[in-house]
Amino acid sequence: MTRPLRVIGVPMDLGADRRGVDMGPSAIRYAGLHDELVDLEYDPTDVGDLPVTHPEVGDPDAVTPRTGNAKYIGEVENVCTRLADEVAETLADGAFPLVLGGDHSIAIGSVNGSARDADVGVVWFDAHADFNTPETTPSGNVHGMPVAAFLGEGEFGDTDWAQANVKPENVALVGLRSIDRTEREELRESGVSVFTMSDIDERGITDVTEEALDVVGEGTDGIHVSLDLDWLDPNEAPGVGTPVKGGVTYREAHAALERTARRDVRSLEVVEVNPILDRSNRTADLAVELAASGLGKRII
Ligand code: 6HN
Ligand code: MN
Ligand code: MN
Ligand code: MN
Repeated sequence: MTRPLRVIGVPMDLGADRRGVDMGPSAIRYAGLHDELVDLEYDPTDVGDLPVTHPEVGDPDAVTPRTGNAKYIGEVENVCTRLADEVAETLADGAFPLVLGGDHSIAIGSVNGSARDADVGVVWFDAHADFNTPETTPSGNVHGMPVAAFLGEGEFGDTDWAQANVKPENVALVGLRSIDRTEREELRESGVSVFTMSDIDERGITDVTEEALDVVGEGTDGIHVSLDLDWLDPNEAPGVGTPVKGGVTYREAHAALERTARRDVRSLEVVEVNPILDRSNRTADLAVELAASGLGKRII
């Protein structure tokens, strides 16, 4: 029996400093996503890419370069609102949503869609905490803010598009190694579970991943998995905009996603693949492999 799945591309790069991550969805498709999904006995439908404005095209004022301290927040809101509808509709139709980024700001949309009609936990594989707000951000880049956004922290609490039906107690961030100073203070008080690279060094990837999955699965109807490719070591995944040394290895990444697939995964996104900075589409290849592991692929 094949399982229906929808691939939703979101060529967003307005949330990041570096252009190129908008080509992520194409690069991931080119790396053989469709065949891999068919092999896993999914019945994939690719709905194409959601429209995202380019800063070079049309009226520059329409994309609001900066509102307060969050660059292009108006366009991020437009795209995330559409993405949330797309993800919620996919789930309502009984299909599995697989979202391809694009920068990590799109997670505000994926999480809102996944959590629209259910209590959802979120596991976040990333080098970064993505817990800045327009008040704390050092860069103004919204891809450093999605976790704070869907939890309604700071200014995001005044909006109705960003905050989702997700409790901080059901959010776990795994593999962190780069957190800004004010971001760290806010994160400590948030109730979100944090597992750093040091935790992985000491306890090993399977132990840490299992505990993170317990946190996000406890009392929820399903899990949204957010995979930022910069979670991996830059030697494995060079094609990302904000690489940080000391990430997980190729095998650790697969082990974590394989454990994840044993749980009640409801939606999955792979983000921050930047083919311009890549070598021979290596990071996109990895994105496909890890998506497959997260969707249940085993060695035998
Ligand atoms: N990502 N903490 C930095 C910032 O600008 O807020 C980096 C964010 C990186 C976001 O890709 O995970
Ligand atoms: Mn991220
Ligand atoms: Mn990151
Ligand atoms: Mn909402």
